[in-house]
Amino acid sequence: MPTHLPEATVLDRVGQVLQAHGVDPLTATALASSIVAAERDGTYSHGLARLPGFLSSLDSGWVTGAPDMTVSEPAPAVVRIDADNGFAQGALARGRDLALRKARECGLCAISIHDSHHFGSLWPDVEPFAQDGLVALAFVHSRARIVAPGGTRPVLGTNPMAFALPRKGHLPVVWDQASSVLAHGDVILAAKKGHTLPPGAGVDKHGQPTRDPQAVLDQGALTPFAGHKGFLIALLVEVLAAAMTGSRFGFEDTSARIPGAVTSNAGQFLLLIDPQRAGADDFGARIEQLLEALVSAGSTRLPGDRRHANRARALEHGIALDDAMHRLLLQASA
Ligand code: NDP
Ligand code: PYC
Repeated sequence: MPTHLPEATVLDRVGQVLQAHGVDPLTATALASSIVAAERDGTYSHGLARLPGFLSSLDSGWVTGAPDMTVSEPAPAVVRIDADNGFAQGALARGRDLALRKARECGLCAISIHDSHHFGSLWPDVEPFAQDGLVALAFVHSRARIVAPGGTRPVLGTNPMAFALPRKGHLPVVWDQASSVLAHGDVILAAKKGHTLPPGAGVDKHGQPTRDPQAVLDQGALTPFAGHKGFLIALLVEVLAAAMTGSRFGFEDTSARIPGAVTSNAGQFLLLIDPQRAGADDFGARIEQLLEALVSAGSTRLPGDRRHANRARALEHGIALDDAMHRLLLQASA
């Protein structure tokens, strides 16, 4: 039987576990908030299941728990954060307020995070900006894991991107998706649960299509969503998150050679837009018209609806922890 704990307790305990593994308090809070938000909202591929991976990467020395991050302003509408090999969520926490102020002043602001590790869901990074009235986009790349159509080995990562749209009187509309048919995190979960993958999601180490998650994990690869179109999105993400931030490309990541290292040393790029400053005075009303048109044409749900329903349930009943996770979190608080 799972144990249900309130979100605040889980947050506190995850933060303690991270700090016990050498993460500085500001980063631990930001990272715990991302992991716990993903679990609370049912993004299970990037929730608490990822905590052991964060910890083993820290213990291997591959990621720096208490880095010396620096925030700079290379241009009026750019915030650059050198994450010094630390977690991207901690870097964003350090540059967030400055970027918000710049987006309001300039109409838009780019956030360029260099030399970081992400390993989580992207939506927790962008949703708060939309709650502050901004449109926000985020791009992260990871270790090479998808094969291009016609390609023989992976070069690009499962490269996710997220888009957050503010709404008056409603939670923001946020979508967040990998460039692959499935996120690598979902393949790990499928292997644990003994599930098969949907057709066309991955190939084994010989490049042969497979529905066996373990064959994908054992030197196989994933395929981009929608064929060449997903591959092109993965390319865009790799350019913005890696080249634009001066970080390593996914194929240059060396974590596979370090025992315990599972996060990727990579970059993150975000773009914030203030609709009013961009000249869209009636933006809020126009968005409502668009969403109403979708609903009246039969759309049964908006991106984020599933998460918001999970969130409401978790806030009422608590976050469900299996025995192993409950023990890990209890040890930390002890
Ligand atoms: P999904 O395919 O599960 O969902 C993608 C998006 O589609 C979600 O925003 C979802 O909203 C929305 N959606 C699903 N069904 C519908 C529908 N019928 N109508 C409208 N919208 C819909 O996500 P992925 O598996 O691709 O990614 C899972 C997570 O993995 C993401 O959080 C991503 O950031 C993370 N990831 C992280 C990586 C990293 O390097 N850090 C790499 C790759 C992935 P809803 O949430 O409401 O279901
Ligand atoms: O699920 O594809 C994934 C992933 C890669 C890095 C973090 N998550």
